[in-house]
Amino acid sequence: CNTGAHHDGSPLYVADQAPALGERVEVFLRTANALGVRRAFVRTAPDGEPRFAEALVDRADDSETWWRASVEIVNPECGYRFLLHTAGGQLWLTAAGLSRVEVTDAADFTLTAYPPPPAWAADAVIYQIFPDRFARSSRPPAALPSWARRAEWHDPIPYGTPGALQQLYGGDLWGVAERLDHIERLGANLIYLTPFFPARSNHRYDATSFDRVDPLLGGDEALRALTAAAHARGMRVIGDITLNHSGDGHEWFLRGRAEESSPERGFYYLHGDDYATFAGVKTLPKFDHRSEELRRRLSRVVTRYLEEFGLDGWRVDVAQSAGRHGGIELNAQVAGDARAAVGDRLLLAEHQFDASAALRGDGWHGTMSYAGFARPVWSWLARERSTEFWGTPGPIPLYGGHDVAEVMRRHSSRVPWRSLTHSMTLLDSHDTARFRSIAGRDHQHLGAALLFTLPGLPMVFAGDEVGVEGVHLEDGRRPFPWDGPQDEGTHRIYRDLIGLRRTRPALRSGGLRWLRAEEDVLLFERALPGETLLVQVSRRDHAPVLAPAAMACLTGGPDLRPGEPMPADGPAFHIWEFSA
Ligand code: ARE
Repeated sequence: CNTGAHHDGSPLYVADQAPALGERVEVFLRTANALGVRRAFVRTAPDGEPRFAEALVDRADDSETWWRASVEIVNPECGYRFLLHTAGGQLWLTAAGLSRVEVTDAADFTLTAYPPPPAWAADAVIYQIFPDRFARSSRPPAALPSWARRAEWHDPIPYGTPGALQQLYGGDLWGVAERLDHIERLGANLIYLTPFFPARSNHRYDATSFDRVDPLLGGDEALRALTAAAHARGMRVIGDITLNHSGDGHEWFLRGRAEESSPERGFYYLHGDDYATFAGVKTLPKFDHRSEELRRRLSRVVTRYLEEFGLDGWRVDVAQSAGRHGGIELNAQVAGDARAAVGDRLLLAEHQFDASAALRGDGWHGTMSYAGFARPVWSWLARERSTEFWGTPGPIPLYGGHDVAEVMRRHSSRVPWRSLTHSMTLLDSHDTARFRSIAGRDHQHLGAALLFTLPGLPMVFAGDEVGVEGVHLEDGRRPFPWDGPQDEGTHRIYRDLIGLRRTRPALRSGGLRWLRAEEDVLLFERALPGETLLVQVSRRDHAPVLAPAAMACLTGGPDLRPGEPMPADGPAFHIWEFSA
């Protein structure tokens, strides 16, 4: 690993986490003395012309030197990088690491003066709930609509069979409110509900209206009661909104098709009897965001549920593809509209690809993506590799630990630190097989260790914490096993890891330095001023690494003195704190 020099956007290296335009922000750089750095410069390009300002030595000891410089926030987004003069020649340092040869600006560090996400968000541990499958309440169920079929809680998921998406297990929002104890005990503090609008399927991404909460879920009253009950416990709730499409039963779609002169006519890409859809799915007609009236109405929906229902933000479905003819500009427009409509609440965008372009500007606070975390972790820890999760032909590729660090670094280097720390990280979701079924029990725990110790907003898909399985997207949506079987050991590990994350700020907002990334072991540092933690995750036995300093083990393993070998037996994880 490239530990010769390091900088990132965390408080150890950037003095002001929410700078204002016109401000000068102090930035710090640390270099290993072995690298032989003679002079260091920070490079900015405020008006398009590169400017180099020399960094001063702030402090030094036997092994490393800390340098100090400042960056003026001339634009709402300011890129910068470092140039190091060493005995061996010049080196560039960007978020992609050290390079002897010139690198593009895409990986420059970024300071942003756009309004920050809500302050509580950085401390979030997210619990994802698919409302039909989490909990039935003690209230009598609402009458079943004609499209639906009732399933018993223990019935297997009939995936792949016709009507599978119309089978209702009958979970509701009152049921969620009745189970807040479970979520609180786990340590999660932000509930993410997949859609709650009325629809004609159990997943509800095919909304028939945005005007009310599905009566099958308890209606408006249940959502209001849920957010109030969550708030009373210091927890928050975000919803899931499809700004990309509606259902084919949506009132706007029906009116648009029926009435040529209606405003809704322009809300969709209608061509005669045909229309554009999400991924070729006929029940999901795609919005045409070139319609200003559509954008206004969607913004009103976004705002209304925050103001009238107490929601704390939104996850936006399929946020990568708002533009069809409008492309990237229209995407940015949709992001900007949504950002304006959420005000000071949280806004996360579902994104499947490199989201770096989408995260520029005053739009999404972060993403829900599989690219920078889930996929590399699956590729390192999967046992069952023949899943459909990837959407690519063939089995899940097999990675070594170095590949994992490389993929994570590539993705993280292209987005501002603030976006990185406000993007969901996840091992699985309602759109994937369960990680447990792919990785097995031991490896699930290793994945959880990475989930709760790497940067990002960790998300648990309800049921993961008690070992729920599922070999495919729909199979993964099994109802929560309230009456067992539940894996108590897995539950304890999740609780302990979440507890550590919530009590150690360095795990939430500390800088990230990769120290080792080998075939079977990952070792990294998370650090804040006054708190440094070391995380080691081993897939298999490997050559031991020596402790760099005195360290107290926080996860029931050995305390270590400098130079002592760290345990090298896998599968296992350990988290240490540096003792002063
Ligand atoms: C249903 C069935 C599927 C079937 C599909 C095809 O469940 O088994 O393959 O129909 O017709 C919602 C429902 C789904 C439903 C879908 C269509 O929840 O159950 O699928 O509607 O009716 C891609 C997209 C991403 C999308 C996922 C599912 O890029 O935006 O696929 N995620 C959101 C929501 C979904 C929701 C929709 C979009 C539509 O989170 O729940 O689906 O509103 C790899 C692939 C990606 C894939 C990703 C995640 O990375 O490369 O293409 O994302 O995995 O699975």
